[in-house]
Amino acid sequence: MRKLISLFAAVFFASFVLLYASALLNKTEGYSGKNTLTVYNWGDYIDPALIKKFEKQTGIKVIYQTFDSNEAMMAKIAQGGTTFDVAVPSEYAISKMKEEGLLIPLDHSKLPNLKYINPRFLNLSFDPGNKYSVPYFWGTVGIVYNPEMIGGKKITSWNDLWDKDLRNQILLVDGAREVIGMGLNSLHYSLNDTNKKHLQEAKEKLDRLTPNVKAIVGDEIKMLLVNEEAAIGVVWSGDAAEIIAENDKLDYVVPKEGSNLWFDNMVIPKTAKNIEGAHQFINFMLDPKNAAQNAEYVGYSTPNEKALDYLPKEVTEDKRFYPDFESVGNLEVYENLGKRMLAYYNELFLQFKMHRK
Ligand code: N2P
Repeated sequence: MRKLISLFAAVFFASFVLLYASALLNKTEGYSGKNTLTVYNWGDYIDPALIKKFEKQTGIKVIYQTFDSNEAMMAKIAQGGTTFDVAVPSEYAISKMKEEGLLIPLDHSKLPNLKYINPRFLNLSFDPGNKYSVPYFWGTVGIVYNPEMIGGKKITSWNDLWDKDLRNQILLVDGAREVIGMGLNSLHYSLNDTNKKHLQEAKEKLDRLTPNVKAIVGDEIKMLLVNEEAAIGVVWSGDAAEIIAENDKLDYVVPKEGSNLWFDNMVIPKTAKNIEGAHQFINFMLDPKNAAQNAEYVGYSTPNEKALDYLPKEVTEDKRFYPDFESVGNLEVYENLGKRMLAYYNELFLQFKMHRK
């Protein structure tokens, strides 16, 4: 009898587990197809509360994945087998993805909030008429530094970084164009230089910076600089804004030799399964209140004119992070240099990294 009772209990238990499992499965099934949206974005580049808000508002479940370079993102999308519905490349990457047929044209009738974007960020040369992309964040590349940690020195140029007194004090962002770019700019070459001699020269100059370079890092660069683990960082402006908000001893400068002006835009890649949902998400992020909340959270500069009304004046009037870029003469936007040349930049960056080991 006892055996029978335990058998009965076991069967009862097993069927309960099965029932529960199938309920779970149904739930995930319910999210498939039209009800999910896969968003592929840079790390630390959205307020997670906005994802929750979008899910609640639309009933669409967001699968959120991140990348840390345009190169990694493009490789993943080009290779296929993924279902990214929205991605956030920078301008030269957008131009390259267009060329390779990796983007789906946007339906502007589904993006009424596009009207809130300041026209200076629209219709740029990498995507005339914004056929494939709409603005997300923008900024510059520059140097964030802690004067106290370097004896009160002021940094104004890329060439200042080669100072022998800065041994082991510099953190570099892990980006091929950014790092090779600082080498090029320090030699007064263009960020879009395709002369291999110049590029080689830039790489050799970077090799000579090695004793001063403490590490080449991803998003943890912010935490390291806030905690004063190093005095200097070569970073995107939005990261600098975030760092300075946490530790106001630091300052940000766009070096006088020149630097990069960049635009990150939302696109719908060819891999998309939920094109309708992708438009909904893009339009949601273009909503001024959402854009302001996002800018406040991640620290980057918003191209959304109306969103500026919801942000503190100290932020939007800070010329370090909202420069009048048309009048700052020495800023260059990265161009799509073609597959071969971009691969060469990556190769040089890799060699530079190896040189450090
Ligand atoms: C955020 C990365 C910003 C990318 N972590 C700048 N294009």
